Amino acid sequence: MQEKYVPADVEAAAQSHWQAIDAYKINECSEKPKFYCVSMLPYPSGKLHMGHVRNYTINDVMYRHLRMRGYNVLMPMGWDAFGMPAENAAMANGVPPAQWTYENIAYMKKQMNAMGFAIDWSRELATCKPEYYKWNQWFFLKMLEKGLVYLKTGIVNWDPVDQTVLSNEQVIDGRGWRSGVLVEKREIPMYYMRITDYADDLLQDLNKLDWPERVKVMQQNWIGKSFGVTFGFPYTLDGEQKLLYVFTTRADTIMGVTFCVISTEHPLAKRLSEDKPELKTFINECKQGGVTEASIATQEKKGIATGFFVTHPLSGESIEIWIGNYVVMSYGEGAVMGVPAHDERDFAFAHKYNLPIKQVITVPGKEFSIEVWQAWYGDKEATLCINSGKYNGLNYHAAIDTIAADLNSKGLGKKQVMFRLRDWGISRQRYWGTPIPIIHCDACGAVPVPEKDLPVVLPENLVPDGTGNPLATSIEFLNCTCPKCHKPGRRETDTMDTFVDSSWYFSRYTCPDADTMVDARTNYWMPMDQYIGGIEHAILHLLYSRFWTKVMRDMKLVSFGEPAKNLLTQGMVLNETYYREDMSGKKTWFNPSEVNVHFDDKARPISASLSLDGQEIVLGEIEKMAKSKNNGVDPQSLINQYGADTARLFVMFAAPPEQQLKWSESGVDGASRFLRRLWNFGQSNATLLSATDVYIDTTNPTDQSLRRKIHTLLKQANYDYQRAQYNTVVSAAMKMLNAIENDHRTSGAGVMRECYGILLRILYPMVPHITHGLWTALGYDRQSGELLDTTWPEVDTSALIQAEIELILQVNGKVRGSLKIARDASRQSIEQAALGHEMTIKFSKGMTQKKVIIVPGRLVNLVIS
Ligand code: ANZ
Ligand code: ZN
Repeated sequence: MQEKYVPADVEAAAQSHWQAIDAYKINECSEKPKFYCVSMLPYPSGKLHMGHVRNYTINDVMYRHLRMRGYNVLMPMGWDAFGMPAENAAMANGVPPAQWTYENIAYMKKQMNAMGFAIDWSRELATCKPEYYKWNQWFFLKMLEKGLVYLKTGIVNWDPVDQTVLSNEQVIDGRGWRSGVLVEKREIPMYYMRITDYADDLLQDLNKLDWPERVKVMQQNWIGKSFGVTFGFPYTLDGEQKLLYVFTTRADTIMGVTFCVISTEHPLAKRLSEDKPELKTFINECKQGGVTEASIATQEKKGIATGFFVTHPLSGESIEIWIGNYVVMSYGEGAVMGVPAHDERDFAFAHKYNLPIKQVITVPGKEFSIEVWQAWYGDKEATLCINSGKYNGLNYHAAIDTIAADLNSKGLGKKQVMFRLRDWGISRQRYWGTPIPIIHCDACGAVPVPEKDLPVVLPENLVPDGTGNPLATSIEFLNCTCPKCHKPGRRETDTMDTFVDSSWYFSRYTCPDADTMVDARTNYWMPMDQYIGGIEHAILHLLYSRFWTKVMRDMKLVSFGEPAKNLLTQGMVLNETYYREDMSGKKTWFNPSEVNVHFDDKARPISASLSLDGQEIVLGEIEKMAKSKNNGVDPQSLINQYGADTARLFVMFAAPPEQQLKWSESGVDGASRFLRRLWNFGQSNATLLSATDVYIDTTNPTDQSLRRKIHTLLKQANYDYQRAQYNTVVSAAMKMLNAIENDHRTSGAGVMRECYGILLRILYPMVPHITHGLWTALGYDRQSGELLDTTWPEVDTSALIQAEIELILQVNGKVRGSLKIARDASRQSIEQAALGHEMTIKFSKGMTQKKVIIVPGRLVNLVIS
């Protein structure tokens, strides 16, 4: 055994051992219960960042703990390898995205291995490989067959200079990120997946999931189920009788309508603008805003009166139509009834354009005032209709029922359930993605690629230059024959949204070599027992995965309807930020590694200077590690300086998995010092610790006391492992080492060996290399096998019991002292000890004893007089 702890040596030895025995290759042939734990697969951006390290360490700790607990555990890994950054890097460096991606994968894989993660690499997948995306294509065609995929026009951002479609992130302040020109909106045909068919299913099944409550709430809000009424305002145009439909959740306020607002994209807006150029101008102006619902919600409310009127369906009043930017075409009917007294947005609109505000609901005992109007909207259970003719006095529910019935009897409307969720547009006008398996033929139209011709392989040698999709000019890719009429055809050049790739990869891990999409092994491993990833994926990725899984279930490909039973969303990794600001207010951010920080006597940072020039720089806020703030710590430098075990121990100790973790150099130092102590203790007591033929003397008080401490801590650690509260496991381990160090001179070899062996196993999931090294060097493996598969230490409950207890001593009911006595002492010996106690002697002088009362485990009371 090496005298000094040299992490690089210890880690290399452990890793090459695990590699030699193919330690993490797992299959389905097992009597053991299965446990499938998966981390969200990384984008191969170049190198691991601390967020990855944290995510995979949590996963690894869970893996190693449960494997020792007797589970058949699988932890796979893969690469979310398609997507825009590869195209941007390709443009910047002139290399094909494929090359850049594969190089990154190779480097990051090496880093993961250096961290010692228990990954079964035989199941590795990269979503940009044809053997994977073939099944995206196959499933797309199956969904097309079932009507779950359809073609519809969608709006995209069009850069007129670069002649390319831009993603929302590529539009900055309404302009193309490269060209800087104003972006236009274009309508193009796109493929959609009918996730809305599953809206209710997706909502209901949230109840079955053991997921963080806030993730469930986010999903619920995204699905957005609303109960309301859809009805029409009659009007006549071009000699025809028509209805302007609106959706409202507050039909009880229908008598308070003072205007209607339609979306700029509403067909009626288009029709009316034909007669009025100012409407057309307004609509065009609005086109320059964002297309997302979020951007619509935040922009300033604007509108224009059309001078066109519809009829109120119940009062018969004339109501003017406005065109407004706050009404989205994709929700409800793309039109709203304006009730400014009781709706926030309508109020702002009416206020701005001086439209009448008419109160139609009240809460008894409360005055209506424009300033507090929101109260009327919020507390709907307490409202009653007023100024509403025959509906006066009705409460919210009664009013909606009656009004819906009246509209219904006129044939103008009915109650309706509305979802906010929209179908999933999966077409992307990008190169680096799964090709959509469609062939365009002049005679036959859009023809699906026959199953036998899959995959449609994406050429890996193209280099995008920022002017449109390179597939569109690749003759080799484009040219093909129409599967129907065998005349020349042209391939679809759109590729799939990368959320498609990540919607089912966890199922493919279970059968990476299958010549079907999934097979029986999928039903063995899936659903995931634990899914781990960032909160940023709480909505889209998880929702699409859940949808995809349900479609797979309905196609009888799998027997489960939810991908993950348990979800852990790990907290962010934060660090200090440092910057300098120039005259124009532009900030330059410096990496913590280039900075010297000066602390006050309470170790609080007070100032900082740049190492390079010694000059002051500004201490910024503590923020999420990010490129934009240049405050990341490179895990590689940590591995090089301290070793992987220190990095792992630090991230596990610094915070519970779900909470934010603040980077701290001194925390890393502390973790490193602790591991050195662990090593030194094992090393300097090697002879004592490796003696295997020693008897544990359970009557020796020092031994008893150490065992009691260690088993009490073990009990706590086991509980914390169970609830994945790993930071407190580390504190328990630290306390264990303290106790062992304190008692080692007076304890027997047997107890020392037992206690140190418990400590190694408790620490092993977090710091597998050093514990593996010590376990083997001290010969624990000869007795109990590899640390990898040895049994988890169980609490010896008899060790928890204290040998001696303390009883309160009373004389005539007054507390006079206490009595230390063996836990199992007889009544007689308790009496004797009580009578012989100095306080008894002092307080019973000259009196005679009448009675001895013993409350077991608590007190002795001597009655004397
Ligand atoms: C009148 C009204 C009065 C409304 C009132 C609310 C409060 P949720 O709950 O999200 O379903 N709305 C309907 N379609 C819209 C669209 N395409 N764009 C923007 N807003 C639209 O929201 C339903 C409410 O959102 C509807 O109820 C409608 O305003 C508005 F005191 O109608 B309400
Ligand atoms: Zn054809």
